[in-house]
Amino acid sequence: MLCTPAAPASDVFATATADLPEAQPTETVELKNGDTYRLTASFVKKTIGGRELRMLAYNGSIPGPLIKVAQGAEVTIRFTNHTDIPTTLHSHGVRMKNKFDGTPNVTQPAVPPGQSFNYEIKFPDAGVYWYHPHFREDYAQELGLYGNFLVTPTQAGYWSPVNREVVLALDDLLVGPNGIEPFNQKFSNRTLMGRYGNVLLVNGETSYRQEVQTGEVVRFYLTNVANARPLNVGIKGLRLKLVGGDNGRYVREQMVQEVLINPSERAVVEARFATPGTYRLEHRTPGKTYALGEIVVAGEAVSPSYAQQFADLRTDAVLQEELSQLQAEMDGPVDKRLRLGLKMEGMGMMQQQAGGHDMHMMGSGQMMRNDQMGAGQVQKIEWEDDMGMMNVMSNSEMVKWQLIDEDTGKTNMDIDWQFETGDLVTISVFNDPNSEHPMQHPIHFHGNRFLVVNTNGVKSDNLVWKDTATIQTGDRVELLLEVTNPGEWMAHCHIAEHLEAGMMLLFTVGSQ
Ligand SMILES: [Cu+2]
Repeated sequence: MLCTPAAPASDVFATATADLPEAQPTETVELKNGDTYRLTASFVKKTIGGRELRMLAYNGSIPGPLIKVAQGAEVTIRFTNHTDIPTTLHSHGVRMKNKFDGTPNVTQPAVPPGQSFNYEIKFPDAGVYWYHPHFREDYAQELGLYGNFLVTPTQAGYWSPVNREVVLALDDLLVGPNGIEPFNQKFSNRTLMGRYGNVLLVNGETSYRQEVQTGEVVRFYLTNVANARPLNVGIKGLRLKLVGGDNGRYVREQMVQEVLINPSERAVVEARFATPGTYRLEHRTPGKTYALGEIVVAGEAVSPSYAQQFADLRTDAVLQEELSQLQAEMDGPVDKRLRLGLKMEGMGMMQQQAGGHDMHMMGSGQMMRNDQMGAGQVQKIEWEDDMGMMNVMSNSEMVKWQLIDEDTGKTNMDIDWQFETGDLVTISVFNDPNSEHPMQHPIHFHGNRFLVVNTNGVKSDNLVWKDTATIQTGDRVELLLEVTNPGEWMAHCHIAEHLEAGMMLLFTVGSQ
């Protein structure tokens, strides 16, 4: 039983930065239908918070290149692995052909170091998507392997006109006295809560800064690329216009104070900077506000001004009509029931070692934090890692996160749901508040899209196609999965450490 946080040095991934090239600024590349683009994952050194860190980068930058493509285009990404582990390229949220999904041992064997794989990816949907590895994500993605696709819509006026578009990858990184907190080569650690960082990054930087002209309307495409941390993003002193989510736009544009995105979720928001000044981009939790970066507004009034278009909150009549066709299914019976749970092995030893820290074992076997005990309330979101040594010492050998099919009792990869192309499947996901460690889970379905129909029986009042839904503690959320893409796909929790701790299932889509 491996219980100690300090693994033997030989089991830990290398941290040396000597002889590594410096990370480069992120480039934007525009690909046309039929183009081939080379993407290589390799080690770089990058200075964050005054410390030089050994990190991983796509084409030398963190984030990797911003890849712009037109909706409907098909491109080939010739991916080469120059990391120290096998890896794949997963194009998150893109409804592409199954064999290019980049799920190791399901759609392809992982690409060994030194080898390449051609991913042929077609982009049927407008919006913001992203690419990342799907093998030891807890390690490879945390070290910097992430980048965005921006798919420009074919439909005129899909998005409102703006003065500027900005794509932001939001991340956190766990940095200790000796660099990035080490990763074990044999298993994932911090699997109880996931790896919450102590440094917040916007496009790989601790001091993100964007200059804009007075009066600009800016559209921000936000992606949460963190391993575990939920981010609740706002701009101090401004309201945001929420226009899009994971897979394109919302039915109705609406003004919001902030937007909550969990790992792998996206949000498309617009902001109008009417008056000069410095505006702070923030991550807000009930207990604390974190600075993410700043937007500096100066100069003469921008021309053209999109103030009027910004004030107009549009409804997407086409999407509204399309979704109204699905109303009967949304109101219909549940087809599949999933419960989110946890199984612990070797807890006794872990508790002994964590003795004196902040954990108690409840009579029921449920673990709760001191600050929660007796409160009689469920904390729906874990904003921080507040489990201390318990989380540090947990690993994928002892913590088994579970997706449990409530009808068959099967768990995780023993589940293989069979669907046919064209099926509409209602899936009820229940995040058991009485599990051994209740917390939120962002549940991601590969290769297909879904709607969040209702939460605890309350209908969603504004719909958007999604590929990841956050199920908060105690909630029962109904999803309507539109099964349109044949193949063998995965669904899993997008907290990287929970995925490594087994929280995944398969669904097979047959072609009619
Ligand atoms: Cu999870």
